[in-house]
Amino acid sequence: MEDQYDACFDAAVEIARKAGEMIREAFHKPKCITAKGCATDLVTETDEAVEKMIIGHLRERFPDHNFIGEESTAAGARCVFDERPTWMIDPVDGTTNFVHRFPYVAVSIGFLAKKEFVFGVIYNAPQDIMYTGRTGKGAFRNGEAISASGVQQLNQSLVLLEIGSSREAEHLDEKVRNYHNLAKHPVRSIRSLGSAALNMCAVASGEGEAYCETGMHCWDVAAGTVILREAGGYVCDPDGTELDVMSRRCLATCSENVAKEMISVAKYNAPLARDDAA
Ligand code: LIP
Repeated sequence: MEDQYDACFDAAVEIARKAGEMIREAFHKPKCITAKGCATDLVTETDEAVEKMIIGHLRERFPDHNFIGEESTAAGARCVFDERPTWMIDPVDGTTNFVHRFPYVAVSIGFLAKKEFVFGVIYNAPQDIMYTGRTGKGAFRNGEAISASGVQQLNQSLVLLEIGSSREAEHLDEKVRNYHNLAKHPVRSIRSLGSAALNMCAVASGEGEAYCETGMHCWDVAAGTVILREAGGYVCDPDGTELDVMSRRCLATCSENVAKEMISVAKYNAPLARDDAA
């Protein structure tokens, strides 16, 4: 059945592939690397060029839409999240991986309208894997339907965590403490892909059972939230309340039971500035 957002979804897939070509083209070449907020928060000329290409193309087609991009925000654009059709774009999710040629690098395009999730498109460029999810229409990897694993217990789970770019003591201590508590629980093991979007796609594909992080941004998790929910997964705040996509906090699991156990074992209370903070 025709959907009012078909054109937006088709444009997102098309532009994600074009962005992927730019990422692959630059992947093995020398890069101009700069640090944003801190020495471990990197950006390259490719991040900026890809975002400029994506937003330029989409804004031309959908001029009355709202665009939130990682690098536009870093350059000073205000992060405004309102009722308008809103694109949340990370041009290179896994920039550190891109710099080090670790092949988990994705363009992530999330789309919301009236503050509701509509679709997500995540393209792992080095591995040529396209993940898509549309609310009410399922989740796919290279066109094949995917589903989260049916695991119901944390001690039978592979958990994905990230150390993140902030190395401030309060954030670092909290992440290390939770890493320790989960390892001691014990979870089966812990992995880090270096990309929030691809961590969520791994859970959506049944390749891991839980991903939890604080400190990432709306553009990191918007697309993955749709894909994982459409794959039968569960996404909320790490304290169990409803996901607030602007809060920079996310818990993404294969099942609600695994989420409940994660919430009891891993605690995240360190303060964070919201993406939409004035
Ligand atoms: C990355 C996130 C990841 C986080 C990293 C970084 P980027 O996004 O996907 O979850 O741990 O610190 O923020 O900056 O590569 O687009």
